[in-house]
Amino acid sequence: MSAAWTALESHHAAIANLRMADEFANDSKRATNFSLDAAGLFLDYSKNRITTETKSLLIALAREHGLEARRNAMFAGEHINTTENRAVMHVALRAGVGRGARRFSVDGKDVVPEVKRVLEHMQRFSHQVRDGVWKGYTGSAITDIVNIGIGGSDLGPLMVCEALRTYIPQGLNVHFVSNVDGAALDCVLSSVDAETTLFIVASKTFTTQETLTNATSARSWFLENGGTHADVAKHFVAVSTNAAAVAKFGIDTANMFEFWDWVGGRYSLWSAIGLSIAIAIGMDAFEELLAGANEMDEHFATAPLEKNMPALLALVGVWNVNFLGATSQCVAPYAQDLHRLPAYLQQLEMESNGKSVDRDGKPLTMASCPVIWGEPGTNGQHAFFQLLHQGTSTIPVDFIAALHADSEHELDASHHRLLLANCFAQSEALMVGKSAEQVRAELVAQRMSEAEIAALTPHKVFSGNRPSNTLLMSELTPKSLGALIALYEHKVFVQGVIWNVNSFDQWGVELGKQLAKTIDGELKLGVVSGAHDGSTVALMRRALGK
Ligand code: G6Q
Repeated sequence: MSAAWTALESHHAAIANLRMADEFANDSKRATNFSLDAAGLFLDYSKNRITTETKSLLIALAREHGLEARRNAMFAGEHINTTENRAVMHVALRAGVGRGARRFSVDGKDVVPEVKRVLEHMQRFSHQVRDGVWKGYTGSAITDIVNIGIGGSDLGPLMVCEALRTYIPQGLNVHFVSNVDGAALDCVLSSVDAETTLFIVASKTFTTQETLTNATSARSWFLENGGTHADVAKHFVAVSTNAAAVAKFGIDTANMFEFWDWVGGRYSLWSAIGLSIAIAIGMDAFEELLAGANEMDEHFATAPLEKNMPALLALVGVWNVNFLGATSQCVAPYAQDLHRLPAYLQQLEMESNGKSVDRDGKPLTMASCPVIWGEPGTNGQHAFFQLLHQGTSTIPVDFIAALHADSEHELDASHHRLLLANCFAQSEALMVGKSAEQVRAELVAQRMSEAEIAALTPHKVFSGNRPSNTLLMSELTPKSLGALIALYEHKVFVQGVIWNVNSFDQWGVELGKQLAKTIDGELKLGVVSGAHDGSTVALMRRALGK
């Protein structure tokens, strides 16, 4: 263990009994000292079991792990994804709209002109579709966009289109099909018309079984519903790095939007993988999304660690996982339109840092990524928040809220006020808790008997002292959303540096893919080879009715 890690362990033992409520009572500046603004976001991390010393030690840990140098290496386009020998340059995708002077080169080549060229392609195409200039095979304008992709080629665009649904014009519908379960495609196809539907086949590799299966079925459906082979070009476009596979599938490569191997799947919504977003919300809003992320990138690249939002969010997370023993992290957006954010962050964080060997392949000696999960508030309060308040484990929560509702779509202001009141109340309740004395006083006031009070009190006590962060933005806009997503991307990067893992590969998804191919082949032939374990053989036999 490093010197900073050992120092943090001793410090943890020394402040084991820290009560956040006492810290607030003793320090009127705690909320100010443990909060900051960046790129239009406000982060309050004061409701964590930390002191000024904890913060200094965590920053020392980051420095000891070479965070600044590793961050600079990413921005410099070095091949930091070592197991795939690739640069990690999603930040360059946001530079196409940035006004900064920073250069983004991969292998000595400035990549920003390429980024801009694809953005222009996306702009032309999205305008044509939105303005009704791009016609379907009967001459009608496009009314429905169907994005066919999975994982990184689905979760980001889906999350953003949901989050910014108020920016989508009436009459334009955006659908996402990811699951190979035919029910997913069937559900969408039964609600659209072949004449007016545009399919975007989004796949970096263009070899993903689920996506190609769905795309092939969508094309068959199109041909069965009035389209001809010659019409396919008007209704199918592709987003990929693999032009040969796109052409083989039968999509005109003139209608292919490219990106590059230095864009990881779960970091790709900023690339042409965001085509469905650009069409849905318009290119100007898509560029605002990029601009928000670019602002957070600049903050991350330049702010000292003491005032660096992604670094602080990450380090507090490391404290909670590695020193307080948290094994999961709840994300609770108090914004219904962010309802897919927890699922998106699940992939971003867990696929990036869900690793158990370090960058050199040696087993980790500390815990890495916690389980990320969550649901929007206030719904979660009426479901799983019970466990957050009174369960046996400590589960840190990220509360995320916009101070103002979308001005154009605002209902009665009481909705938003109540939403915020609940958001703030939950973090307060988790931190302050309710003591046995308080419970007793309440029950006495209700004129309960001593026996009833004694029986009920333990059930109504809240231990409190449970950590949370609160992230606020003024309004949920493309810009603030861009900054929010980039914040979490960089948080993941920082945690990857501390845990010393490669945050940019995902070998853990390969084994299941390999085995599925074998099993699918056998199910197709109706045979079960002896190459499987007893359970799998029995399951396959059942599926085959044998
Ligand atoms: C993301 C992962 C993974 C990937 C999907 C889809 O970082 O690599 O989720 O995005 O497997 O891959 P394709 O885009 O190549 O179809």
